[in-house]
Parts: sequence; structure tokens; C-alpha cells
Amino acid sequence: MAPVAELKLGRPYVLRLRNESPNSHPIHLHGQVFRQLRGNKLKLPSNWTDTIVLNRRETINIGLVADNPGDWALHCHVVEHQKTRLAGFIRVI
Ligand SMILES: [Cu+2]
Repeated sequence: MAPVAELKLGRPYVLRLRNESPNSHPIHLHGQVFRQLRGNKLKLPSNWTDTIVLNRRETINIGLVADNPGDWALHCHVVEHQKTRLAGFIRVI
């Protein structure tokens, strides 16, 4: 399986997460922390986190510094959704 994204160690990134499904998804990234930078629906908290809820038709840009090398899971915390392939990983090299 190929990574969702390949990031260079120590570099800053903005990743856009978009939910086009009819369900909400608590999306969790292992190994890094991020901030929610911009979204099309809700007022976003400014704290560092590793999990956000993506509601139906919501788009959120997250910002992070890729400071932890390795392959890190990026997945929905709803197990049934992981079974429908809402799970992957990012690679930091
Ligand atoms: Cu989900």
C-alpha cells in the first residue's frame, strides 16, 4: 500500500482533509501533532491535537511540521469505517 502522502523530515505542511461521505469521522493521525488552520463549517480550536472530527461535507486544513520519521497511521477511529478503507498512512522521511 502506498502512503497517502510522503513528507520530508523537518518541513512544514498543510494537509486538506475533506469528508464527502454522509457520516462524521473522527480522524486520527499517529506520530505527529497538528493544528486546525481553516475549515468551511465550524469555528476551529487553536490547540495542538492528533485527532479531529470531520463532519459531513466538511473540509479542514491542518498544519504540521513533519518532525517524527516513519510510517504513521492516518485513520478514522470508527472501526467499521476502517474496514471500508478509511485508513492509510503518511510517510515522513
Ligand atoms: Cu469514520
